[in-house]
Amino acid sequence: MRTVASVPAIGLDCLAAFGAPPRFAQTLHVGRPNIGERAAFLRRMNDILDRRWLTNNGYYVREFESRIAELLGVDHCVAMSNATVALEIVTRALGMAGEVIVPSMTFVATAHALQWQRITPVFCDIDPLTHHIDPTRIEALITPRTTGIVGVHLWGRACDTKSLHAIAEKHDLRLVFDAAHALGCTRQGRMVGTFGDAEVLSFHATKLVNSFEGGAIVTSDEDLAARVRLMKNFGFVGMDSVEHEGTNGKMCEASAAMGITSLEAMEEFVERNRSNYEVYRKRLIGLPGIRLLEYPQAEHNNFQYIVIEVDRNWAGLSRDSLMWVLHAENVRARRYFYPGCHRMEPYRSYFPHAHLLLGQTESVLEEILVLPTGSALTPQDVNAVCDVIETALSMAPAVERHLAHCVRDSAPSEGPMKPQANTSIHHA
Ligand code: T4K
Repeated sequence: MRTVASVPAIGLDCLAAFGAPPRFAQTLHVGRPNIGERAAFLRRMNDILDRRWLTNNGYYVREFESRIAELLGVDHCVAMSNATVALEIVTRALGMAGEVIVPSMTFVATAHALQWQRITPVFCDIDPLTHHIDPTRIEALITPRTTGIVGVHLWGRACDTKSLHAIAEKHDLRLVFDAAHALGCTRQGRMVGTFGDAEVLSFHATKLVNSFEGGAIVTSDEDLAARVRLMKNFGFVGMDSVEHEGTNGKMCEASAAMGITSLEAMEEFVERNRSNYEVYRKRLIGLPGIRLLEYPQAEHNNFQYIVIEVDRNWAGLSRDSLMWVLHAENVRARRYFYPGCHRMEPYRSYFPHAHLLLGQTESVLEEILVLPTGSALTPQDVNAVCDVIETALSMAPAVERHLAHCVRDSAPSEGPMKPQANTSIHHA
């Protein structure tokens, strides 16, 4: 195990948390958008204006859909305004009702998409190594009201699709995957997008490929694809004929133009993510108390998230203290998806004891920290982020001592946490 002994003996005041100037003049974000070829995007935007066709199944939406379907090897891609609406539509189109089993370790949209339709999300614990729903815990949660499972391919790593397929088949449940993080990734060589009854992609600004806002349902089930197409367009079949219940989930042409432009640069984005990930790996591997979530080498990965766990006992520093130190340096590390859906409203009130069955989820959420990557970062930036982590760890006891009085629970979105007045620095 590598130690941090090689770091020169320096005082706490080399860190911005304790008075030094921040290492980065401009904030490094998790989820800074990747931008494709600007000229190509602007050409498409001009063309959209010339055509005067701005939304409603336009030329660029259809092109985007067919490019995504081809990339994934599915028969149908139905583009939508965002992944949350896509999840709502697909679970409804599949007839999910009553209870649906879902991990709590996900962005709250996964649970909200169910709850919005008065389907009860039943939270399942995770495998602490992968952060994915633990298939061995699913069957104990199945009741006569259970109609489906929503698996989440968190961090771009596909979850255990084989076990989930087997459970769904055995209990006659519908199976959907939230693939918001996993465009271009594989499981046992098979492309994400091809599993379950359907999968849902996100093209939100923070995703590998973005369409500003956007999402899609991908499936090879022709009837399902036809149904969701109707549902995302108010149920309209012709000009005056509504044949289905529906809503407005349409993607507009400007989003599709951005999506296509972004998709054209996808390999470049993945390559940048991969090289950033390699630098993180080299620098962080073996640091005491730091575990970097690895990407399986045999699969295609998009390396979109750099996820570490901070074991306070080994690191000598808590996750929140490390986050505090990074924020002060203008590195906006995020503790996704703290505190877990089950501890957010309305679920916290509905299921006040849910945490009793979510031990692994709870402990991962106490240790997790997501670090910036993407095309806005260079490997030099990554090295500088790792310098901060290494420095903080090398002085862990002193950092912890001095941060003891900080406001620990400030939400990251409220800005870097500030030490209270009595957090004065005396050299360690
Ligand atoms: N399922 C899963 C597993 C998901 O992760 C998500 C979304 C969904 C479903 C639902 O997909 P959509 O309905 O959104 O298509 C962000 C995103 O808003 C959310 O889309 C994403 N997951 C989640 C993981 O991250 P926040 O609350 O962290 O967003 P925000 O605004 O703080 O953005 C993150 C960082 O990116 C910020 O520090 C600033 C930077 N940023 C953001 C935007 C929007 C930019 O630099 N430029 C920008 O334009 O949720």
